[in-house]
Amino acid sequence: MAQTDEQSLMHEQLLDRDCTTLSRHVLQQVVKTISSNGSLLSPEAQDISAIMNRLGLAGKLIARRLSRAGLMENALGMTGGVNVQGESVKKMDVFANEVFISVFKQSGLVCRLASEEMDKPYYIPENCPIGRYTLLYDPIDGSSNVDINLNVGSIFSIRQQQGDDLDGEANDLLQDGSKQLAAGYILYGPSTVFVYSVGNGVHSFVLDPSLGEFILAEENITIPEHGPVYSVNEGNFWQWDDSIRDYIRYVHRHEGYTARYSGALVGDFHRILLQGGVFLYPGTVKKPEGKLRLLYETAPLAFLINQAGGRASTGNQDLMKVVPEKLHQRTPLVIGSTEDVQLVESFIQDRNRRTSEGPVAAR
Ligand code: AHM
Ligand code: MG
Repeated sequence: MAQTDEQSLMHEQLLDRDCTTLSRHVLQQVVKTISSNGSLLSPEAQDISAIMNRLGLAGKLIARRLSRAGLMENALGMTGGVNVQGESVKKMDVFANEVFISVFKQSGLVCRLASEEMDKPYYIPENCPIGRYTLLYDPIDGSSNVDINLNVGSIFSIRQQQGDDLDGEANDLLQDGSKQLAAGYILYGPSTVFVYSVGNGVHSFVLDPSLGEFILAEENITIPEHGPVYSVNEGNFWQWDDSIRDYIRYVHRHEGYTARYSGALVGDFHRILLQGGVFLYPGTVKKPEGKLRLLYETAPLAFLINQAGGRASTGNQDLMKVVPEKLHQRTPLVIGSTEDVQLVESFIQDRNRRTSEGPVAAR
C-alpha cells in the first residue's frame, strides 16, 4: 500500500530523530553558541564536543557495570573506606570515579579532574598544554540506591582553567557558577539518560543499547512555572530552621502538593525538570550548609535549571552567584520551578524579617 504524505513525513521525522546522536547534537549546539554569544572559539567548540562524547562513553561504561552489578563479584557494597566528606565509600563510587579518570586520561583534553571521591584534583599533566579544561563531577550520585537496584546518576560540569595553577591548589575553581562552560548529568534508570547544556538550552538523550549510542529524546526542555511535587528528606524536619518547617507545614495544609523523594538527587531533579516542582536540601543542625556540594552537584544543576527556565537558590541567594571558599564546599539547595522556588524563598525571607539577629537562612 502506498504511504500517505503524512506517513512519510512521520517516517522522515522519526528517522531524523533516530539519527541525532549526542555527538552530532553537541557539535551543532556549540557552533550555535559561538555564533550567538561569541564566547566559544571554534577549537573550543570542538573540544567541548569531544569532552561530551567522552562523558557519554563514561556513562555507557558505568551503566553497563550497574546493569550487571547483582551478578558480579565485588561490584556492590562498601569498600570499608571513608572519603574526604567523611562518608562511607561504596565499591561503585570507586569504580565510577576511575572510569572518568581513565576515559579522560586518553582524551588529551582535560587537564584536571575534581570529584566528590578525591580530596585534591587529579592532574593529567600531559594534557595540560593542549586541553586546559577541568572536569568536576560526582561519579555516583545517590549511592545509597546502588545496592538496592534503584536509580543513581553522575553529575558533571566543565570549566576552563584560569592561570597556570603552579601550586596545584586549583584556587581558580573557586568562582561562581557562571564560569561553567557546560554541565549535565547521566541518569541510570530503566534506561540511561544523558542531559546536558552548553548554555543554549537543555537537551536529553536516551541510550539505545542496540546501537550503543545516545539518541536525542527531547530538545530545549522547559520546566513548568509550577509543579505539584516537593522533594525533600522530611526525616530532617527536627533539624531544620523554622522557615523550612513553615514551608513544609504550608504544603501539608494545602491541596495540590505531592511528595516524591528517591534518595538520588539526579532522579528527583530529572522528575522536576520534566514535570515541575521543587527539590530542597536545606541546612540541618548536623550539616548547617546542607549535604550537597557546590562545584559538582548544585552548581551544575543550577546551570541546567536556569537554561530550562527554572530557578536555583540557596534560599537566600541565587545559587549561580555563590563563590566557594573550598573545593568541596556544600550549599543549601532549593531548585526547580520558578514559582515553587520563590514560595520556599518567601518563607525564608519572612523569617529573616521577623528575626532581629540577621538572616536565619536555609541552613
Ligand atoms: P552522594 O553523592 O554521596 O550519594 O550524596 C548525595 C545524595 C543525593 O543524591 C540525595 O539527594 C541526597 O544525598 C540524599 O541524602 P539523604 O539521605 O540525607 O536524604
Ligand atoms: Mg552526590
